[in-house]
Amino acid sequence: MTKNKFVINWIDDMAKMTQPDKIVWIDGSEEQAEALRAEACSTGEMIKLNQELLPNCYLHRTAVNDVARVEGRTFICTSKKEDAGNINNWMAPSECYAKLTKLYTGSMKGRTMYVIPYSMSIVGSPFAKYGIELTDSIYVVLNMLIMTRVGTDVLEALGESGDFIKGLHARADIDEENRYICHFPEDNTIWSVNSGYGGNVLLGKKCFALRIASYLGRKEGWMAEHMLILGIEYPDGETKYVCAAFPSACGKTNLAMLIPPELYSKKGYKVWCVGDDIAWLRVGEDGRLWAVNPENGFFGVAPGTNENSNPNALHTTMKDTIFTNVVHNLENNTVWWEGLDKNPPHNAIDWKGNVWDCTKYDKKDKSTCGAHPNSRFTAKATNCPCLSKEFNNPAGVPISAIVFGGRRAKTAPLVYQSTSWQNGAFVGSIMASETTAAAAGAVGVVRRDPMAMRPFVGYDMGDYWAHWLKMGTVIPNAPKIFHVNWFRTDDNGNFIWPGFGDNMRVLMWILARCEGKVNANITPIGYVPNAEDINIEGLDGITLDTMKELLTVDVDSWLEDVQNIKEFYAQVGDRVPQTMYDELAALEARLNAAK
Ligand code: OXD
Ligand code: MN
Repeated sequence: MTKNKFVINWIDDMAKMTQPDKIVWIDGSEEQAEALRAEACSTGEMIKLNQELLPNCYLHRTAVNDVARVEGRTFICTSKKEDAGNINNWMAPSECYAKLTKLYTGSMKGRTMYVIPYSMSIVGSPFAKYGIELTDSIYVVLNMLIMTRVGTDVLEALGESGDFIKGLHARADIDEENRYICHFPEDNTIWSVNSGYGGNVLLGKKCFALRIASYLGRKEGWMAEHMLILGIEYPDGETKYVCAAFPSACGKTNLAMLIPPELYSKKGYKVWCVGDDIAWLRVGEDGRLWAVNPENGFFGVAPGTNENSNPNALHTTMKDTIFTNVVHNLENNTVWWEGLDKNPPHNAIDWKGNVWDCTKYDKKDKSTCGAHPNSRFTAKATNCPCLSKEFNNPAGVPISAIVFGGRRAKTAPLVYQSTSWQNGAFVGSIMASETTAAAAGAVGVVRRDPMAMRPFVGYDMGDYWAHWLKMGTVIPNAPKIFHVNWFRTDDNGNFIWPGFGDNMRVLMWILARCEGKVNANITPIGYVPNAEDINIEGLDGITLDTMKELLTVDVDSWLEDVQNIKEFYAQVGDRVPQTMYDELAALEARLNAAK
């Protein structure tokens, strides 16, 4: 497939260590993919679903101990510990290579090693970066075929160069005690072992497109961010683009594919999805920030996806999709998950592979769920009804606004605008949210998640903030930076804001601000809308007073938050830029003055 010495020598070394029975190169062809699907079905690795209702769709179940990313077992292996920083787990590269070599040695005996040449972003484009993933899992191959651009053209574009990300994945024994997801940014290398769960093994995604890419971005002057990208088309045909960063499972995929409320759709507004999870951003010749989605598919959370919450995602999954850890509906050989509809199947198998009795389902007891809360669909971007026509534009799209967000029951208002790029970077650095099921560990605990990148920065968090600040000085026409919180609750714990498609009302205010078309109130935290400037026409139960409540800045809870931020900054450590401390001190002073 290639004469590239770097590629050949590296594969030789990895094969000597893992000792597969055979090596198969993935060429990106449909014939090869089809043969692999058939093989996976013959061994039980995948189940072919009803081809009339769900053409080319399959179901896979992971091991029960292997259902989410494992931050505790994810390492950044830089030669100096301080370069990985305090927020990441660190291991010395030599120690990590030695430890994992033991686990990899002979792990592919009796198995096949698949060689997947893939590109993040469009092959040959200025944004493109290439990777090769070696894996002994057909499931990984089939997912990578959906999530990235795979094929011989990648090898052609790579030519004789050694500039590619070397990814090695072995399932080994799926032993959680020996599960490691390790990144060697100085060597362009990722080693993953003892997992079969997407976020740990689809190495193009979090491992490459965020952790390694963020490291490369800092070195090369661009940004890799945990952001969706969407376009809002105005009735006159002009489209404005927004990037938004939210911690895992805060509704990024839903926002990326939102359906405009009637108020806007009847006037001719449309929303287009460019990406739902990752954005790579570069400064364009025109001085604006341009973004691409480096992925080629969606690895979305299934539970909660339905005709109301996200019809576009649901339709995207109707063909060519791999479902992982959802319910197998034996009534018609399809799939089901909590929140899909109100008709759970009575003859069904749960995500663990056991007979599932839907009558025993109790919302409060996760163990009665048929689908795992972090069950997923892997679906092709090109099957998405609202995919932007710019999705395959190698130049990307120009970004007007960057939106940060999180789940905050009380502190953050529905929306506010930072006062500058620098202040916006600070707003990103103090983001916080409640944990969800996408990562293993406690659910429902508030944690600080700067730029939604806490688990994904491939180097020291303080240096990452410094990179944000530096980027602000080289983007002459930088996007404006905002913060949103769709999750504010009333005293009974109920969400006040309807969310979903109605979030467009907030995005319209954001874009109006970018164009200088609407005034706002300056508060200690930044610019907050006048309640009447967010359009609530046709919204049930939301009055001007509700809007005022949603937009209040509670000084006391912010002052409490400031203390928590100070602790977090101390935890991030020595490399927090002084500018961030200055911003924090200024925020505290403004809050105190407003008391
Ligand atoms: C994801 C995540 O996108 O965990 O899977 O952020
Ligand atoms: Mn994500």
